Parts: sequence; structure tokens; C-alpha cells
Amino acid sequence: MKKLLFLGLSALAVGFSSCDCKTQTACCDGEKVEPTAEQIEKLGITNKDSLSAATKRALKWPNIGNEWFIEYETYDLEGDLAYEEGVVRRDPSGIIKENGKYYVWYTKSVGPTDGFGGDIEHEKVFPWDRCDIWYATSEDGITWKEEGMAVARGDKGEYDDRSVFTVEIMKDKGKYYLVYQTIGGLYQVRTKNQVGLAWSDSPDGPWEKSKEPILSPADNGVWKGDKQDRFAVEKKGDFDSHKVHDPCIIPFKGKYYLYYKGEQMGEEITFGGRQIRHGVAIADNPKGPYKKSPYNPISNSGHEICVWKYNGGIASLITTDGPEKNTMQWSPDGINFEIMSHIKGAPHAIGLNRTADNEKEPTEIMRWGLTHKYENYDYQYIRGFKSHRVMAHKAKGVDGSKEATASLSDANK
Ligand code: AAL
Repeated sequence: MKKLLFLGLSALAVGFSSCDCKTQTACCDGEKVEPTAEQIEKLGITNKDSLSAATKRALKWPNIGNEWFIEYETYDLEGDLAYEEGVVRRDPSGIIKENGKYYVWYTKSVGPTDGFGGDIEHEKVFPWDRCDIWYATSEDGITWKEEGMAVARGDKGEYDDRSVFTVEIMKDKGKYYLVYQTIGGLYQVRTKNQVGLAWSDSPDGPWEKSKEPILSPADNGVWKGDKQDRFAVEKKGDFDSHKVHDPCIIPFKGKYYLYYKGEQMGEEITFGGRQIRHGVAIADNPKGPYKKSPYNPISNSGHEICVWKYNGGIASLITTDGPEKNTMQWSPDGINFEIMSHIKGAPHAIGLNRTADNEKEPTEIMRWGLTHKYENYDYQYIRGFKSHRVMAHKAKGVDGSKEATASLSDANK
């Protein structure tokens, strides 16, 4: 696998370095491309002197098989995480195992979403507004018991007095850390979102909260006018000038890598959908200070952060928005990611099973985990997912098999 990875990335590097044109169109028009006999065979090229634009792009693909390709299905959970009318439970954290039980943390609130049109001082503008962080435990990952609130919103006037939500767990050197999004004051369209941290000696708390946010949006964007319009800007600023979201801290190379989603003031729609990108901020200690990488943004697509360690580097699932959505990516240094597979789609807001043997194979950590579902715009609930690899494509009955290879029962072999 490691050899394959190397071959794949080398091929990618060769592919990119052979093209120094300014635009893709110029490449397609002007570049003289000479496919090898092996490439002609593999890509099924009819005439090497008449290459279509699509074939020229295919010639730049890395030589990677289906090691990073998965399909998935979702299912309902039982016990306290089953759907409950009138309650929002969403954005599950990763899962860890302590005291013989699985633990998960999540965003919880009650009541419908009123939106920005009404009394924003007293109503909920989003399902994740006016939330606190709760947690649940389970012996089998299917039936869950809600244990109570872990981290509450701050007192009036604090940076997190409106909502704390979209949490991730990190266990490091015997201590537990919850990292999450925060809103303080009025939740308006232009309100900036920050990231807070809480720590404890036990997964059952009590949790001590950081007095200040550990990450904030870049402050180099300029709004245009006073109307609460997130698209009206004089200057957009960095990719994370409006919101820093979906934080997840991974201990990596002796430091702490805080991955997050950035939203930009004046966000645009590009040819891949919403303009959403990920960044990373690095610290020497779990509590910070976190310094944003000068290489940010480190993705050109994505949404909820889903990252894990693999093969000495960091793997990332990119979903929902942007031209590279629904791809698995990998980076040797946690910063420079390359595409390893294009998948058909992924569960939303994944809570990874952090108890898995993540080095066994690239996507072992995705074999099962948690996700959430919009029952409707007001209420979401937490569900399970499982995924399987698909390494071959065979019809039912071939080789005496009872099912097509892509079926769930056959695919994990
Ligand atoms: C999710 C996440 C963040 C956003 C909202 C709740 O998909 O990106 O958590 O703030 O939606």
C-alpha cells in the first residue's frame, strides 16, 4: 500500500509538473502530450494523436486503485439517541471508548428554528443556535444512554453566551479535550463564529472552559454597508474571515493540529457550489496558543472536518461543497493534501470511530461511526453509518457468487 501511495503521488507530481500553462484551456490547446504504451492500454485510447480534453486530464491522474474508495449506508440508533420530536441532536463528535463504554458528545437544543426574520433576541436563528454540548454512552454503539450536559453556554457577556456546538473530542496524555464552535451576543447574519475549548481529567467531566476563544476568524475582511448581508463586502479577506467552524484537534508530529472549516465574508458560488475551504492552526500545547498555518487554506473544497492519522500523515474526507467534494485526500505533512479517491457521497457531519485500528487500511476508521439526519429543518437526530470497500466490480452469479460484488455482504472481504 505504501509503495502504491508513493507511486501515486509521484505520478501526480510528474503529471502536474509537465504542464506549466496558465489555464487548463491553454494546456488542452497547446500542450504536446505523448502517452506511453501502458497509458494507451489502460485508458483505452483510440488514437494517441487525437486526444480529447477528458483524456488529457485522465493522463494526469495518479496511479491509485480502489484502496481509498468506499460506499456507505446509514441506520437508526436506539435508546436516547433515537429521533425525539422537539429536540435537536446533531453534529456528533468522534467516538472514544472509556470505562468499557463508547462515549460521544454532540450539539443539543430544543424547539423549532425561527430564522433571521423574527425576534432574534429571543428566538432560534438556526437549529444549532441556543445549544449546549451533551454526551451519551453505549456498550455496543447502537443503543445509547444520554448522560447529561457536558459544556453549557457561557454567562451573559461571555464570548460563548449564545451557543456552544459542533464539538470534537481529543484524548491526549490522559486528559480529555472538547473543542467546539461558539457564538456570543446577538446571532445575526454577519455574526462571527469562534472556537472554544474545555478540558477535564475524566470523560464524565467536570469540564473547565477556556476564558477566551482559542481560534477566531481572520480580521481582514470589510463589510459593505450596515445591512445584515453576508454577501455584501468591500473586501472579502481570508478564506476564514467570517467563520471558523467544525474544529478538530489531532496530535501530530509532536504538535497539535487544529483543523477547521473557514467561511469567508462575501462567500461566492463557484463551479463546485459554495466556496468553502479548510484551514489548520498549530500549537505546541493542546490549550494553545494556536497559530494559523501560512499555507491556509489547505483545501479548496469541503464542509464538516473529518480527519484522521494514517501512514505517518493525515487523511481527510472532503464533502458537500466545492469542486473536490466527495474525495478522500491524504497528506504526508498535514498541510499538502492530494486526492486519493473520488467517492459517491459520504454521511453528513461524521463522528469517526476513534477506537478503530486506523493504520489497518486507509478507510478502516470509516467502517462504522455516527452521522446526523435532517428529519426536517427544525429537528435533526444522530444516526449510525457503516461503510464498506469496493475493490472489484462483478455481476451476480459470476464465479459462483450469490451476490454482485458491490453488495454489502461481499465487499469487506
Ligand atoms: C454544520 C457545521 C457547523 C455549522 C453548522 C453547525 O454543517 O458546518 O456546525 O455551524 O452546520
